[in-house]
Amino acid sequence: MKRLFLTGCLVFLAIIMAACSSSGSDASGITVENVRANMTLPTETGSFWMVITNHSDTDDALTGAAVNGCGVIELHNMFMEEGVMVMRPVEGGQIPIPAGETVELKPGGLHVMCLQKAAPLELGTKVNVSLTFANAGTMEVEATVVEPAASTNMEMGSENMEEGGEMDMGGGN
Ligand SMILES: [Cu+2]
Repeated sequence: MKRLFLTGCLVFLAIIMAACSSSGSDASGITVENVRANMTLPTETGSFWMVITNHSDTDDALTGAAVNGCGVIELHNMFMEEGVMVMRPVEGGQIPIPAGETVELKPGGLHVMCLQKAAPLELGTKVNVSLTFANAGTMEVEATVVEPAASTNMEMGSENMEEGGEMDMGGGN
């Protein structure tokens, strides 16, 4: 009995947590979880990370996003090129979210890039992010401002990389 009760509690808790966490979900079968904003640095850029799952049997793609305080938003990926990490807009300007799969936007990899950032945000701040999917349409999610990862504290392109010269990839991946 006790075990059953515990299991019941856990299931209940999981439901509550799912409902309260900063995840978005709708009838389209797309869920977006763990939305984090890398927006604390006093630079003109920032980025957003999240976990996107396509529960449907139709391929989808993240095609864009909008955030107040970001003049321009691009979808980027990071690559190792001649020994340096560079980031570039994703091919076709969209991040595929294949049917039944989970795609993780994370430090050192895919990310939603905020350009022309109006101002740095404080840790813990909540940020509304409007995501656009090819099939699922628009989805509003809430990001929490987190500590930046070293690997995302970089300027665009390899020219700047070399000048900066202080890439510390150890702190993030
Ligand atoms: Cu980027």
